[in-house]
Amino acid sequence: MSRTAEISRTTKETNIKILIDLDSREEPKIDIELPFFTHILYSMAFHGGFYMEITGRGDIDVDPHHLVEDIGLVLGDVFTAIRTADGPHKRFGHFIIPMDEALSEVTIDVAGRPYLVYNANYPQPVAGTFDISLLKEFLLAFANRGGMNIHAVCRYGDNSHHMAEALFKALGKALGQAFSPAEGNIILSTKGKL
Ligand SMILES: [Mn+2]
Repeated sequence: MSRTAEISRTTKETNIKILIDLDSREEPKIDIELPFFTHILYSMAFHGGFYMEITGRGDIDVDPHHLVEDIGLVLGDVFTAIRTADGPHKRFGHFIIPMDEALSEVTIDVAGRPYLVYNANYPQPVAGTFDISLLKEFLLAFANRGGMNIHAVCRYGDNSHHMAEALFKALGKALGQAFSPAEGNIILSTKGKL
């Protein structure tokens, strides 16, 4: 039973280290030189109720695309490590979070079958200086490597910052719920195996 994992990954484009501890409420530490992405990843872990430490550097002068996508890959790998080592989880998670005029929701199944449905129409293309379209690259990489089915929907909003921040809070809450121990410690699949 392990509810903590740490993975490092270095390529010619990025250098990333991520640690998750589902049982620690220590303040998240995000060091990635992308202020808005830092802001929403911090919110994700804080509201998810787990400790997350990310150190990431990459060729952001070319485009933050590589760094954002690779953080998704490594974070997915970390959750897969926990998912496969830890005891039975609740498996499903669902949260809807408001932020001012915006409402965003995430529904997940962490059973090892990757899929992403992402439905968001952001009114502004950037939040701060962050290209908001990169969130899809993050979510896709995270779903694929984390073995998660993620349905992420920004229902409505007038402000891209609010919509994305509410979405990442919902993702954190849904992860916290899905990775909490299953009642009766049983594997929640009618097949008896995930
Ligand atoms: Mn904010």
